[in-house]
Amino acid sequence: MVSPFAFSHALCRAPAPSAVNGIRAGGGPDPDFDTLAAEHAAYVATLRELGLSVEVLPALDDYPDALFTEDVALTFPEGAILLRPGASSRAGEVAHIREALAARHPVLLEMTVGHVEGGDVLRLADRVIIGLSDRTDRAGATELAGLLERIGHRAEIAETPASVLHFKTGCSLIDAGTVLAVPAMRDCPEFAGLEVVLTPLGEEGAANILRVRDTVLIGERWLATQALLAARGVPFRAMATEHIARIDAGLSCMSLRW
Ligand code: CIR
Repeated sequence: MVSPFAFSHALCRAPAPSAVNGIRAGGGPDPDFDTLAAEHAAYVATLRELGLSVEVLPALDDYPDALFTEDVALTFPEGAILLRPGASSRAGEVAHIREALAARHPVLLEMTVGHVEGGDVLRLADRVIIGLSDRTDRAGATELAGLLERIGHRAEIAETPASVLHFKTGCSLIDAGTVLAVPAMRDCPEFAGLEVVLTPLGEEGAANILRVRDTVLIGERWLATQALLAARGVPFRAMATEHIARIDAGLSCMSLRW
């Protein structure tokens, strides 16, 4: 079984000043651009400290959410797939990442129908789960499952609870056999065979952790979830994400990894 965390490369994009206008579902205070940029820079530095070769693409001011590279493509050692974001303001981001991916992935496939955002795609050791959401529809998920098969990955299509933006807003892997999930996703049938660890009360926002090799990146304010990781002996790094979170993002969103 291949580790879903054995990354050697990541592709990020610098935030543009327009990032403060990124899509967000709720209210709350606006992000401060300098603080958001500092959070992003610390994230890139951490990926490098963990041993990844990280390229940071230039900011795109016309696309406030373009720093969330995870949503526009999928990357595997076997090849990459260009996606079709469901948010109309994000569709144009795909053209801007095509060249960078083509340069790094000799096999570059492309979706042609429906919509999928990478935040809805959870990679496990033995398969990939594509969560249907407001951003990912069945036509897109079905086509993507076929493209994944072409590069050797089996995919399953799952439901995402209505209250959750992306499938991975509500769940992510702690290790290959353990998923951290919000209570609303506790009974996701696709988690059969995995241990499901629930986010502690009031820490649903912690569910989007990112494991890179042996280390889990987690938002710094999620102390109960950090205690849970510590009790399980999982090494973690607490990351500043407050301003990134103000535009509905977490730790996986800011990179493509392979
Ligand atoms: C959006 O709504 O598209 C951005 N403001 C946040 C994207 C977060 N991406 C992710 O969870 N993969």
